[in-house]
Amino acid sequence: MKFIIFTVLVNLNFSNLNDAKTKKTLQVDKQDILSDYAIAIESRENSLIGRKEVFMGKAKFGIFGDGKELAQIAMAKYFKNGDFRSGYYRDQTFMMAIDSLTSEQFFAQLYAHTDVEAEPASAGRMMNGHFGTRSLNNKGEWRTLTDMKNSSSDISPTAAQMPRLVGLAYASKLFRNNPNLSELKDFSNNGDEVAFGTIGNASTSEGHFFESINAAGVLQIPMVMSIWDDGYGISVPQKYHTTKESISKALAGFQRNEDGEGFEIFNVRGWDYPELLKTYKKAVELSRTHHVPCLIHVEEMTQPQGHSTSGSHERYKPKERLEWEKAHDCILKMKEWILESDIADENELSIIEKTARQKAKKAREKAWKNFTVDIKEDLNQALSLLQKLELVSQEQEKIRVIKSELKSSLNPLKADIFRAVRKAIRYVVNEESIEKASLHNWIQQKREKYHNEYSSHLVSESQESPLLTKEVFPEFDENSTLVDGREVVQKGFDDLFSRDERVFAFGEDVGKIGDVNQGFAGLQEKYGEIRVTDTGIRETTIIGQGIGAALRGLRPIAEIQYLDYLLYAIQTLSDDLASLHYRMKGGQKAPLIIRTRGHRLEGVWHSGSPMSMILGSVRGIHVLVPRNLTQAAGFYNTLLDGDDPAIVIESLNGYRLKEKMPSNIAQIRMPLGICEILRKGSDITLVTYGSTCRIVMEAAQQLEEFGINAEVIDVRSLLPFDRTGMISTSIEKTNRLVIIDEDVPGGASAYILQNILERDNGYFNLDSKPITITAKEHRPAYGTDGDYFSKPNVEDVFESVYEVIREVRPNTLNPLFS
Ligand SMILES: Cc1ncc(C[n+]2csc(CCOP(=O)(O)OP(=O)(O)O)c2C)c(N)n1
Ligand SMILES: [Mg+2]
Repeated sequence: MKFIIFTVLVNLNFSNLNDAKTKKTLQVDKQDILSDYAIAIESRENSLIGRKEVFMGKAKFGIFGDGKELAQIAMAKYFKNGDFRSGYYRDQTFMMAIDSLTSEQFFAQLYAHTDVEAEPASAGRMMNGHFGTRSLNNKGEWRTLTDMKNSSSDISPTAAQMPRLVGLAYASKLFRNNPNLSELKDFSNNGDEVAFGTIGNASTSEGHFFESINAAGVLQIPMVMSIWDDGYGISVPQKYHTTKESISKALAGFQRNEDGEGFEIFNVRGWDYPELLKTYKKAVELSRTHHVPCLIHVEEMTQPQGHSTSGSHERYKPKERLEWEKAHDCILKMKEWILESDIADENELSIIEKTARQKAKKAREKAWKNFTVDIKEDLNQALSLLQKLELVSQEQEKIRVIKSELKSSLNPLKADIFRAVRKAIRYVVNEESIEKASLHNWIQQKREKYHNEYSSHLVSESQESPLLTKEVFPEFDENSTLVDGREVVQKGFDDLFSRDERVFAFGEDVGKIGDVNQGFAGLQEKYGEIRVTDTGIRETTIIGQGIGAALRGLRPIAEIQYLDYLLYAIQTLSDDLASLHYRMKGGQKAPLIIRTRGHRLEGVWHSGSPMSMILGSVRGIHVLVPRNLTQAAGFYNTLLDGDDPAIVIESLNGYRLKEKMPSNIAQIRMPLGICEILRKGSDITLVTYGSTCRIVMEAAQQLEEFGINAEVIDVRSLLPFDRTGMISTSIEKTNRLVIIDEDVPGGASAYILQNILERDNGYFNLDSKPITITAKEHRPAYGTDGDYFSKPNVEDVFESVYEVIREVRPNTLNPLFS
């Protein structure tokens, strides 16, 4: 057996720089080198064929990893079971090299095959080049992550993979430093796992990248960050992207040295196979053993086919660059090196090349066949049903045309089939026949099937779904005292921490002072810094830190200090966390609990209630709006039992209000999507949530003086919303509806209205125009007066309700202002 031996210098301990340099050798078996070459060729062939498939109209879009093969093969060599990748669309070769992607699966994704076996990364939901491994079995239960090579699920927005990468690496730190987690063998082996990040050179300009790099440097976590530098971001060359045109030069200040901890930074060329192996070996060992973050700037990469199938790079790359890219193609370079080093001859290599290309070709054929089998089955069934209908229908000619158009269409898709049968149904609307009934049934069956293929798994469908949790009410006994609300939630957290070692909380000011409102007061002292932790001011990576840790089986509570600052993290919440379970069709879950506080305090940036922004962007995350801290504690308990992510928005002005301390705080469970009637009434239904519950209750009391008997309903949970239709039932009785919230006009109130009127048919029982009372369109002004004139107040509620009722009682209620 022929071994190639490289010399590697490993810098084990930077604090002892001079004498810690130890010489190590790296042995690579000849067969390994040749099998690496074969993977590179197969992957390249996939890219070349993939592009052609798109141009033939068999797939919609293609983006490929050609020109990046060798570095990914080197990275894969040091990627172990339990490790995680968080990368982007160029990484097909890496995924192949860790045996988590076959060429057939590669093509299945290109075609958007909805079978999860054929396309495990997303079951056809994500475009090609979006990888991910399934952490869950088909019941939504965890698999043994330490027995697998793991990849978190890719998303398209540039640098959006960065925040979660921080969390994936941070989890290793928790597993290593918290001995009580050592039982969780399915998730970690003593925190030895490395999180591997990949990103394109141009995407490093994003704030997410810089924020994540800084966070990783501060946290000292095992993260090996690779930058695939091909000098371009689509058509834009490096000089427009990066200071000094080099991300490693720009980040030089992060290099760890005598001044302090930081990153180990490496530079290597993307076509230099032996150097790549050495670099990755060194970086990964350092990171795995000592939890030092490493940055590997892989330069001189190429794009043999340009950025994607959307255009050709000949349009914008100078001739010299195109020639340089050809000469520095990493596969060509590897071949030159193999020949020069006498590892194999032309003959041997040409056999490898032929075999690998053949493999790619066969995979394409098989994937296409599998993809079309399902569709053909649907097509044949539809044609046969249309044929039968045609024979009995009075609209024979119309059905015949629909049928023959469908029959003659080239590569018909499910949409073409469905469009045809749904059109046919219209023409037989006035007919009765068994054939028509059969077509009806078939459409219904397919509706369910396609719903499952395209719209399932927005949230957990497992036995642990928090939607299954039943309400457990707070109980009070003679010892229950009145305390500040913050003490109730603090007690709730104390119990959570003591009963589940996987729980940890982190955020700005969360650790030492126990958050700005003392919900975690004293808990760092009790449970240690590893479980109740301060972070830098970096909302996006606070969320990412939580996502990554949750993906690795932990139960993070990530705190965003004020609701107004959730905006910093909304991209990560929306694109990454909210879509995760859906985009992998239940292949991964990140049951992250996000705790924040808002709605009402002081001024433009501390009293926002941007609820419609949240509701519009985080479907897939539960959004809970407890009116007090007992309810909040109940929600945290429910969420911890469950396996979905959620945002809990506490009322900023509620921490110092008095609440009775329940005697069963650990047992309380708030159900998701179930409203609560705070006050029974018969004249009008007032719907609200959060801080405005108190305002509305006060208004209801005052209305009673004037003979108006209002029913007040606290929504409690906006996503999901009123799963039992409690509000529409109330309207059946009152026939009138007013919605009060603190968002802008047409914000969350419109969402609530749509659910009540349209989803739950509340319009049917309304005898008066439904009213929404909201905050003003501008941000809330500062001070008590600013609050009064910006947000809904008791008088606003009183007067609006009075006006609604006056319409039906003109004789007893005179106009207030006239
Ligand atoms: C937030 C965001 N902005 C823009 C895009 C469109 N886009 C997709 S890839 C890309 C270029 C990325 O270049 P680079 O990071 O160098 O990666 P490469 O494709 O060269 O490997 C752009 C601008 C996007 N996906 N996301
Ligand atoms: Mg690039």
